[in-house]
Amino acid sequence: MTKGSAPRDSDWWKSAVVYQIYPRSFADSDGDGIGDLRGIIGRLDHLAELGVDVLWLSPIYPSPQIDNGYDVADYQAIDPLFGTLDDFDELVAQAHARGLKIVLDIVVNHTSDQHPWFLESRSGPASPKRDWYWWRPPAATTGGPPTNWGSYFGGSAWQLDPASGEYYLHLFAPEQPDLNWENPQVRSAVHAMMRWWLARGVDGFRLDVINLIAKDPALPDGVIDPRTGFANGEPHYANGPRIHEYLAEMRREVFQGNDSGRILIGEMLSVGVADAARYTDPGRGELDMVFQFEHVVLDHGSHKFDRIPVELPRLKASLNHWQEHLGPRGWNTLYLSNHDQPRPVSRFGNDRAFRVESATAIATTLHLMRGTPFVYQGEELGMANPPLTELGDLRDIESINYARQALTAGEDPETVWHAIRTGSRDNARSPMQWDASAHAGFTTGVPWFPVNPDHDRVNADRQRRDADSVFAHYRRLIELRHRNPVVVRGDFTSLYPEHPALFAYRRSWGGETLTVIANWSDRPVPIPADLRQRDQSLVLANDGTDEAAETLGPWAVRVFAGSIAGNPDRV
Ligand code: TEU
Repeated sequence: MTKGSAPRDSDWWKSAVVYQIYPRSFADSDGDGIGDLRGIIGRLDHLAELGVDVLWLSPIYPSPQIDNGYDVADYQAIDPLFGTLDDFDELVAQAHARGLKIVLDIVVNHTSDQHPWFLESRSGPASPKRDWYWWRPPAATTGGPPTNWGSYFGGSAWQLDPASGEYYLHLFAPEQPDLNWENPQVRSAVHAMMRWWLARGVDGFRLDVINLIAKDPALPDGVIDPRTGFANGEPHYANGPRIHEYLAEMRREVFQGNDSGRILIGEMLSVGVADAARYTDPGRGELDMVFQFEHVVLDHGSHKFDRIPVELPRLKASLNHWQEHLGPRGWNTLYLSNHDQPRPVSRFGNDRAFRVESATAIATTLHLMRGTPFVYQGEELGMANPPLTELGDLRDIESINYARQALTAGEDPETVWHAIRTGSRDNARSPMQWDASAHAGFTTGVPWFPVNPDHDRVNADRQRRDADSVFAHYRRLIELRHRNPVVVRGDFTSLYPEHPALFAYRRSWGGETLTVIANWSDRPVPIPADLRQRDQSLVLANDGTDEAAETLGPWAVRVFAGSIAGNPDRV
């Protein structure tokens, strides 16, 4: 075992692993086909056994569910779909009793159009809350929307309110109007709400699209994309003029100097590594870590559903770049998977011939980098994308809007369905596979989204009893982070960055090294001679225990521990 000190309490999250729960698809306790809080409580032992430290819950607040809860109608209550505040309190208590922290998803770039703040704001230009949202008259030049921006879910980012003749801004669905953070009352209402959750016992927050809150109030037009007829307005609202001020103020006002054991995680579209280094510099008092998108948009061509192949060296170049350039003070999130992304084993691995091998190789490659790993529910089982073949299979607003629009426009159905199968957010949202029974143990009723038919083979029940399962491998991986400070603190050096099949790197700290060598391909690959040092010991592998093996089988991964002292010419 490697020598070294445990991370300090003030940055406990560097040695932690976060598990994301998408409550609607996790576990249903009451048979209505939708997951709920009591379902989560009933499955906490699975999470404790896995060994994760923090649970992040996607939104559980009252919501019209236009965007599965990312349209919040009341920030300080629980949607009856998911349970009650009493259930929530019990969940927090039961999680804490198992040493699991709870992080809530805070969606404050926008509210639901059913939130009382928006209902009040919409009542007319004289409303005291009119300025809480972005209302503007029609453009003088066109009489149409005030800017040419498109929304992320298709169409204009502006919606006309016939009663007042003004438009309001919605970067996502029309039912998700954007809050105006220029207004100090908006900011203090959000801070008060977050303090209320802290007082209820939560340990931190994941902040949805938080770098979009500081719009340039001039709202300038963008450059029109001829394909959609709308502009990408991001240059005028992502990482906007007052973003650092808002984030520092939020941390100050919400944590009030008591950061201990707490965490703020920001989700950020269009964020570069230099921006992220600033957002996560502890000296600036903003965020502890950010989700960036660079590596998960490499397979987007001109837009998200224009799917292009990604050669391994490109993926490595992106991940390595973040590893190498976030600086000594910045901190990464490590993720390939969440409720918006296709399943990694289907996207990057081989979910047919090498499901277990590729799920474990990919996880190992990701987890042993510098940063905090995030496991999205079912990833620890190697869950694959569900079959999506017709409009009726889709549930997600973004996918439905895209597929309808593309098919109506006469695009080739095969291309459209390929795009859905490889890019849709619905890929992540099929129910958690607990066992081999009718609805995978997710519900006794009719699931809101059909379970993947492969649940007879791929399920938690089976994997918990199998030492060679994806689940067992995740347990070993998480345990390795917990006990080995090189994983937490080590420098990162990429190895063979141009190699078409090997993903390899070395971490080093305090004279100790960890070398990760993974075969990200369906064919055997020889291990380069310089990576086969005899004085290293194998600490983790998904292909047996033969330390002297000279070849990596398809999707095999090996992690070696060594010391720089034993190899003075190596760093
Ligand atoms: O997502 C941010 C976001 O814009 C993308 O991930 C988006 O889901 C889409 O893939 C763009 O093509 C966050 C939430 O994670 C997502 O579920 C919400 O729909 C979105 O914000 C709005 O709240």
